[in-house]
Amino acid sequence: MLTIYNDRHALHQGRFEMFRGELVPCFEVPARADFVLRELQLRGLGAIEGPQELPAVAIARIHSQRYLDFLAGAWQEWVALDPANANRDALPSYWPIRSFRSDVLPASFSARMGLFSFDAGSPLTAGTWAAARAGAACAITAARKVLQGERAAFALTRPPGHHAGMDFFGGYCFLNNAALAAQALRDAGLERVAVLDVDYHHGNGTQSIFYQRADVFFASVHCDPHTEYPYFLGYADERGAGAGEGCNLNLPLARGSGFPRWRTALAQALRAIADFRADALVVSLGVDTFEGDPISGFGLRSADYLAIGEDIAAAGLPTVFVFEGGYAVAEVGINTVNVLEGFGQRA
Ligand code: OKP
Ligand code: ZN
Repeated sequence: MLTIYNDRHALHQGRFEMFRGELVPCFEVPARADFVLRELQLRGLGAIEGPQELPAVAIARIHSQRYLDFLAGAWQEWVALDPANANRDALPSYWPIRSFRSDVLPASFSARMGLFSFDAGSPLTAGTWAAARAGAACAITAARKVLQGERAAFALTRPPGHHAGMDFFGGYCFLNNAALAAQALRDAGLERVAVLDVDYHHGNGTQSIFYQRADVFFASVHCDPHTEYPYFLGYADERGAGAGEGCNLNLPLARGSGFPRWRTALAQALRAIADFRADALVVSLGVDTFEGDPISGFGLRSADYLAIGEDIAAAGLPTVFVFEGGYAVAEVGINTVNVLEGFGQRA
């Protein structure tokens, strides 16, 4: 499997995230991608290349210009507030929820941090914009490689992307890499694209981006949002709206679910994708479904990820894998590369 690797990922290195009233060390650390890279090299799974140069407009196919302008200048604004901020990450504290206005763009940086985010767990750092932009380029490059005839390609990047919406960050995500890959496939002329999100958390950003569209099907297997982040989206009754009615499938599972139940849901998602008659598939590949994951609650074992790869390959579609979550750092490489290797065995 061809890998498109973001060698700028470590420029995004958050220190702390807000958790239960305390600032705790970030779970989403650079070592995650390092372990995946090392495992790919160890197993000799295929070529590893850098991303192609991207025109700025490529990211604007999914994200709003005012959000991108904000992200591009956010670190400079943060440091301008107080030079000591150069040694502190930026976290939001104020959000314009129901009854507030979201059409005004306040002059205050703190206000705009809240306008463009939905949690206090996603620190914005000096290198966030550079890392996220290079990651977006990886996802789009992986899509182009598949368009050029690769059976599959893997975008190995962080920060992850599936919680990021058209104009907001959150859940460690800033740019929605999977959505950018799907859009790149559409822009190249494929008529129907499916996004399969297997991360433990619901991909609220990806769902929102495509919710009203009939050309991109979104299917997700994740922990029930009644009890798990992101809490306010990812329920089974969200089936799409307008032209996109019927093009969204959420399969929430109870915390504690093991592989047999999870695999049955995957089969259901893949059947729906087949019924949609997708021309290509984008997989939001999170491996935080692992039993040893420190922030998650499913019970998948390392060998299960080989079977997941095989099941996905059996769909028979040109496939772009995009790296998302997985926080059991020592096992994240094994589990992720197991999916890719299982895919290759069946493809
Ligand atoms: C990102 B991805 C743990 C609380 C959870 C947000 C989780 C974001 C997951 N401190 N906070 O989907 O893996
Ligand atoms: Zn996750």
